[in-house]
Amino acid sequence: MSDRAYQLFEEQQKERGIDLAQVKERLKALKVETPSWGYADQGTRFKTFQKVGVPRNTFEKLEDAAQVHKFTGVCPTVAVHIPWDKVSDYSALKAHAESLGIGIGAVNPNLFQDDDYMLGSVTNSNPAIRRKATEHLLECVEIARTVGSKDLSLWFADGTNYPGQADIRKRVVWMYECLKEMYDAMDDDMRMLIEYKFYEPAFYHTDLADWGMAFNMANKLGPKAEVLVDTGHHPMGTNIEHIVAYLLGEKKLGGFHFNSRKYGDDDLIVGSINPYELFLIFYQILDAERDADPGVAANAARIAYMIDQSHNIEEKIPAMIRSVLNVQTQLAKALLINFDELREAQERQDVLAAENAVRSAFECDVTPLLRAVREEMGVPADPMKAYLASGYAEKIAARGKGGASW
Ligand code: AOS
Ligand code: ZN
Ligand code: ZN
Ligand code: ZN
Repeated sequence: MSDRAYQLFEEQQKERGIDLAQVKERLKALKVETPSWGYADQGTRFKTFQKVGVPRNTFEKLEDAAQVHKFTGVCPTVAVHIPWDKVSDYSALKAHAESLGIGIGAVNPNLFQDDDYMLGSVTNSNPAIRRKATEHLLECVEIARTVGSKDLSLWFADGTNYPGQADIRKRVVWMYECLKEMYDAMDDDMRMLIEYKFYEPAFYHTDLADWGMAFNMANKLGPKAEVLVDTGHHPMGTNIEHIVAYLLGEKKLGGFHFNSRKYGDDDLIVGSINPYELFLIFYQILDAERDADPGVAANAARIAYMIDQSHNIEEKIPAMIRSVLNVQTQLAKALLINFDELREAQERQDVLAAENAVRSAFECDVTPLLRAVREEMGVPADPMKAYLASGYAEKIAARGKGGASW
């Protein structure tokens, strides 16, 4: 049955001028990093629900993340958040990850859960608090070195709630000074990924409110700094794929935090609300991979794909598997764009033919392709079904309730 479905799919794609061997290779190269905090108990400001079987510490978070990798084959690294994932021995953490067949990915400093940071961390008018924040950033560089990670992922809650509350321009300078110190402490092959967000928790102004501010900061710092696009962090109606294309053109796209939103930064499962947006993001990335400028193509190739979600009501591990499969599905669809056909239509200035070259790929059912790729990768053709049948959920139920929050 599945063989017949794949044969039919192959014939259809041949007719569309798509080379499936190349598509499969590109799909196999996809790596999606999952966040340690996505396995812990999470909530909204109204309630954090405690789930049975939630990891009690970072070692157990890694064990759950390893399950996601085991069943999908595309999640070999886990992002950590300091101090949520603070341990006494980071070499032991690294060794534990390796024993599970995974590695530690982006190190995320936390400059928002300390009373001292109420009015800002790296932007605080009090130099002692800025010093404390900088020391934490430097500590995270050291942790990254110990765990063998090359990425430092920065998100700042810094901002104000009221007009006049603080000096906006001075705060930008203070942030730059702190980040510069961190930047200089980083190894040459490390990357600083700078995330932006237009509001929340600050409601009047956020110091890095949009991609332009993050981009400007990254440019001022230098080549080791790039922009991180969290898909949830934009005002309604923003054309995120345009931002992606623009940053790729500037060779400054560092990575993604994937999630879905309907309203604010809802941190829902990526691809669950607007899969076409995710597909169009991949269209821009694949287009940049084909750019005549090797710098643009190289940027597209080094993008860090990370999930940043908050699973409040859903089971953690299946939610993560669903997320990864959604990312894989939209990449698979984008790989079915016939770029020659698209280019020709663009050259003819044929608007509808160009739009059709993109949309027709989205309309293809990639289920047979993904099953075939997974079989070739040696992972279950249906990772979700295989995980649910594996008995792991029953096993971790012994952890009981009251695991780690965040
Ligand atoms: C917050 O809105 C951001 O998306 C950050 O990436 C944050 O560090 C992450 O959500 C973990 O809290
Ligand atoms: Zn994020
Ligand atoms: Zn966010
Ligand atoms: Zn988010």
